[in-house]
Parts: sequence; structure tokens; C-alpha cells
Amino acid sequence: MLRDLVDFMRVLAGKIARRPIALCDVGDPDGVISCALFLRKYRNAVIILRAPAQVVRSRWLKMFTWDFVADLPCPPGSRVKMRADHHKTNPPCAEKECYDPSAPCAAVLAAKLLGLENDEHVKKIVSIAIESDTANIVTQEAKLIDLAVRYSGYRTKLRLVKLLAEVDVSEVLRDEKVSKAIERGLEAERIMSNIVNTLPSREIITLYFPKAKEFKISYRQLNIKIQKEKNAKFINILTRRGFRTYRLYCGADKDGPYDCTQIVTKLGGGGHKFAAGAQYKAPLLKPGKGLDIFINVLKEYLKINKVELYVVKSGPVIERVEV
Ligand SMILES: [Mn+2]
Repeated sequence: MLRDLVDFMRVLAGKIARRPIALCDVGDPDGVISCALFLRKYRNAVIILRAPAQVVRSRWLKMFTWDFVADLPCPPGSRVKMRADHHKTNPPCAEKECYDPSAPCAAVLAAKLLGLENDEHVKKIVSIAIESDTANIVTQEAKLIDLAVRYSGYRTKLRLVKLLAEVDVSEVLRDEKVSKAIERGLEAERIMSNIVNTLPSREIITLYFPKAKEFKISYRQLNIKIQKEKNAKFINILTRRGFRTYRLYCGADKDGPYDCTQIVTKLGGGGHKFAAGAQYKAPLLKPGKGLDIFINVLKEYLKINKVELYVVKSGPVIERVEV
């Protein structure tokens, strides 16, 4: 709420000063790097970062004409001049599009759209976005930038956009705020390893976190880790975020038979076949129903009547149940 007010004022002030405005995905390096590319080209740009669901719901984002949107849908009903995206669920919506659902990330499309493909620094940061967005992180720099983005607060993310636009990656990583975020990320990785190591190897793995906020981990990262280390082909992690609010992280093998969009669209979410998410609310009088809602969608899709569920409680302590 406060962030919306602050960002609204930043955009308004930017519009008055005739500065370009850009909107990118807040959740991963692809969005952050896409906006860094825009800022590299237009040094006076105002950068706003949001999650896809926030863009769809926002009441103020649509009030402005956006010069650049990346890795996100257009704010419904808004005018967007340029957009770079690769999400199957976000069809073209801007005046000038660089849209390709087969692209490895939005940043590679953004570089093309902005005419920056030959800039060596751009090539470097785009390659980090590719490594991150295809869940195939091989370089140490990509690993650290990925951690920095995922474990930063909003202000540090904006700082990352600015740093990535201006200075070499090694210098970005030396920044004090950025290094602190990386440290938090490394701690989270230790917790995630703990959880993954106690799970069995299965084709389908389903997890439930009744108190998601207790663990300062990235559930998207956890999903990728399970897929890799347990050879799983279809992983669903349901988290309870609050009294009625649930968030699902679905991951599937790229060449496997499972399609995450089939699950998340039934819960009001979106994404790719191999990585998608949904946030939804349980009925007010049955706040615990959120788990049943998801389990029923999963059973219907897989055509099964029992789900092997791993419930992760404080510790982490993992309990196996059949539901
Ligand atoms: Mn992306």
C-alpha cells in the first residue's frame, strides 16, 4: 500500500519531468535485468517493479502511458509503447512488441527492442538473465545475481537495476546492500538443502507449508532444486501465506508430460507449462479450505484419488500424509 503510494508519486513526478517510465517483473533477474537495459539506454528513466498479479490488479498502473514493459503483461486498459516478453499467458498488448514465447528470457528480447545487442556489458547481463530464467545457472556471477535479486527488498532491487545498468557485474556484487542480500540467500539455500535432502525421489512431489512465512526461503527456488535433485517431473508447492491466502508454485520438466498452466489457471494464476504460480483465497468461513481446493484441482488433473503430500513444519520437520 505504502509502496504503491510512493511509486505512484515517483511515476507522477517522472511524467511531469517528461522522464520515460518502465515497468518490469520484480520476481527474478530477468525482470530486473530487462529494466536495467532500459535504464542503460534512458539514464533518466523511472523504474517500477511489480509481480504479474499486481500488474493485473493494480488500480493506478493503468492510469499512465508506459514507455517500456518487460517480462509482464500490460496493465489492463493501459497504453504501452514498447514491451518485451516471453510468457505464453501474456499475449501482445503494446504498440511495439518484441514477443516470443520460445525466447529463453525477456531480457534478450528487451536488448533487441532497445537496439543494445552489441553492447558488451549488455551481452553479459543478458546471459545472466538467460541462465536464471532457464533454471540453468552455471556461472558464479549468475548464481550471486540470482540470489541478490531473490533475497533483496524492494529498495535494494531498484538499486540493483541502477547498478546493473551502470557498472560491471563484479562491482555490483561488491555493493554493501547487495552482499547482505546474497548472505541471506546463502542461508536460505542451507534451509532448502535440508528440506530437499529429506524428500524421497518421486516423479510427482507435492509439498505443503502451513506457515510459509516462517521460512525465509524462495519457494520458486525450492521447486527448481527438487526438480533437479530428486529427478521429479511435476512439483507443486502450496504455501499458506496468511489466514486465507494461499500461494502455489508449480514446476514441471520441460520435456515431461505435465503442464503447470493446467493447474494454476484453475486457481486464477498463470505462467509457463514448466513454471507457473497462483495466489488465491479460501472462503472467509473456511480459511483452512485452501489446501483442499488445490488438492482437488491436482487430483482432477492427474486423474488420481490419493495424493502423497509432504507437510513441512517448523524445524524444518517433514511429515508424509496421504490426502
Ligand atoms: Mn522471464
